[in-house]
Amino acid sequence: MRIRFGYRDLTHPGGTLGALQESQHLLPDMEALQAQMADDGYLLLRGLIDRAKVQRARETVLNHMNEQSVLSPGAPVLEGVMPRGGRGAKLQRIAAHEDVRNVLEADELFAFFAGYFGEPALTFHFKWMRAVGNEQYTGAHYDFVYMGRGSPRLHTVWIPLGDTTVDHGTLVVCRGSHNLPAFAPIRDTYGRMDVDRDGIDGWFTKDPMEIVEKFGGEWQTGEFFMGDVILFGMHTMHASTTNLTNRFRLSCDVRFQPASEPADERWVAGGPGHTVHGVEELVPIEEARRRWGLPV
Ligand SMILES: O=C(O)CCC(=O)C(=O)O
Repeated sequence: MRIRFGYRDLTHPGGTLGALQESQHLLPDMEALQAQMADDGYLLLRGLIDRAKVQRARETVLNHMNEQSVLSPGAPVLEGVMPRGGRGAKLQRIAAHEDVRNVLEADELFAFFAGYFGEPALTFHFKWMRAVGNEQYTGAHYDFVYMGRGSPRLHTVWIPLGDTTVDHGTLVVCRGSHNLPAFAPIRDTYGRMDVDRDGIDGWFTKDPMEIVEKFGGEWQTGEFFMGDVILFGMHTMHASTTNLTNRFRLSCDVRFQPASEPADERWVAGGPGHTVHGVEELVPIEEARRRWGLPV
């Protein structure tokens, strides 16, 4: 299959992107799952959420998009950062619909994280709903820069709201980016930033392949099916493949952490969200990378 990753046209499978490791067979052995997370920086749990619930959520989101007429050709689509107002706000509203919330705040997720954390979990109020259009993709980043003010055990859960082939825009994780010594210079600089405090661009690069060329690790992805989830921590570099199809890729990424730990105030109920996006004078990432002594 012909796919695109950032600027690069590739073939998959069998090309430069590796295959994701599946971990659902380890359930409910939380120690084994934690060990797998420590090794890989992510857990792919196929079929964790009831597929029929995800199908219902997908239909509700699509109906909503149709009603809002956001399916018009050429309409702007969501990228890495949720814009204020406009389409983002419209999709954010549908995240509160019962059919969708049954997936984004699924009992299966709370049950999983209660076991994984060894205590009840909380989830951020804000949901990053995405309808990613043709030629759109997400550049490589650590989530810490967007939501790192609270618990060190905060995890992202990426939930496809449709069966998603790699040419439709799948999540890609960089195995090794969370623990390889070669990534320490990135983790210790970019990986300590806060986009609202430091005024940097959120993405480390628009060309994710340069990361493995310069620092090592392996980008891994695969086809996703409704019901699958992939979880990762705040210092696992990730991105998405480009959507080369003419259909929106629907997904949502949500966050879970131990309920007893502090939460990033921007994303819990009543939080302001990002506070400085859209403000001029962002430091371009190339400039920031030069200042950090990282190759550009
Ligand atoms: O869905 C995407 O394109 C990006 C998702 C993402 O960056 C995340 O889950 O943190």
